[in-house]
Amino acid sequence: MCARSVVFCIILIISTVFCDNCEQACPKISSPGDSCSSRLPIIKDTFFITLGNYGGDDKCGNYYQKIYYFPRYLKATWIEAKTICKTYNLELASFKTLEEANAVMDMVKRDSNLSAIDFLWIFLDGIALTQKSPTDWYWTETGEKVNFSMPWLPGQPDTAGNAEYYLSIGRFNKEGTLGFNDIPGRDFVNTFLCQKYI
Ligand SMILES: [Ca+2]
Repeated sequence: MCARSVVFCIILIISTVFCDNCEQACPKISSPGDSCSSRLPIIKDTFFITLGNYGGDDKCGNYYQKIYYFPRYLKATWIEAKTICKTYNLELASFKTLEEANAVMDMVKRDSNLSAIDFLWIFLDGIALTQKSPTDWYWTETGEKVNFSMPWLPGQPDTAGNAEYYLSIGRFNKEGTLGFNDIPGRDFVNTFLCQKYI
């Protein structure tokens, strides 16, 4: 795997290390009433805004449901966003189908917090593995290739500045159409979308 992409491996290593630290500090399975189970949901509700829920079938016909969150105030680089989602036992959002992608973009359109933002970009979990294949996109949480026709904005992905290998949904201005865009993720801070299965 490392031969395929140094960047991808670095991301996995960082995520793994962070996740281990998180789970040591606050295990996923905790007793009712202990400090972790009582504290984290309150902090999460303060930190995040709930975007909405989605339920649908994956490509194999298996039904799944998710809930999506975005941070109330914070912007972050892609790697920071990934680790922040992990902190709250969430993951950076990914889409199993085009239907899910369109449903989430409809939620973004309807959300009053996000609709007020010009030049809106929301980090997702997807990255392009190599600079030579900017049209090959993968979800880093599962390692699976994005397996639907991606609803790119016109002219995207454009690998602008030879530095755009992180997936986002958004638009260039308030009047613009929502869609996918490749954007920089190391020095460029954005809002981001976390998810959990329910
Ligand atoms: Ca772009």
